[in-house]
Amino acid sequence: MTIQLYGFWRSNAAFRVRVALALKQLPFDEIEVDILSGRQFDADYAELNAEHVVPTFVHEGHRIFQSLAIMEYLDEIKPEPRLLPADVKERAYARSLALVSVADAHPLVVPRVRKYLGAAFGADAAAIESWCRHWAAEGLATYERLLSRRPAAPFALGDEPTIADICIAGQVIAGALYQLDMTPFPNVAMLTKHCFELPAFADAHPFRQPGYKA
Ligand SMILES: N[C@@H](CCC(=O)N[C@@H](CS)C(=O)NCC(=O)O)C(=O)O
Repeated sequence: MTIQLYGFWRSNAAFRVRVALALKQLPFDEIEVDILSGRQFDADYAELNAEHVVPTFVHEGHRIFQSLAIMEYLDEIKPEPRLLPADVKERAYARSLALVSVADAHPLVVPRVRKYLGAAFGADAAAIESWCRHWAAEGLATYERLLSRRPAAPFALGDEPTIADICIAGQVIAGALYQLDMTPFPNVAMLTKHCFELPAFADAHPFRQPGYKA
């Protein structure tokens, strides 16, 4: 099975896919697309990914984009260990948790949004940083409310990590990138402590990728 992942060290969405691949023990080659330097708009990459974002996942020549779609695809081509629960209600809950970050919190802090805040509204670097800190914290606060209603045991859905934990861990990384204090989010911190004890999560962390810049 040949797998290529077009990603970037700082990309939260690429982090999700790296964790999923590692949990599935699927080897892959990662190809860097420096989204901070605008390489996502290069003609070659734009041909591969019409949305001009990472990640793009290529499996035996077949391309897939959107991290959640990629993780679900991986679960279908290699069902064990499961990233989505077998039970239909649990599966829906795992997707709901995942989408809090994927669909609601993370899209507010991506480079194209940060760039547009400056270009369209004259936001300076401090204002953009404040925007990102706010939305990263909102995502964590939502997860904290959800995990206080249904505590992790030790992962969000039970004994094994699922797409929910991957996306919650990604939101914690967004918080780390903006130096957020995790004290108000103890349930989230405890859950992700368990996640990052696993090499699949720890090794996929943006701070451990080639090209990482503090
Ligand atoms: N919902 C998408 C997010 C894709 C996305 O926005 N990726 C970011 C990096 S995490 C990106 O490539 N941004 C480029 C830009 O905003 O110009 C997914 O989960 O794959």
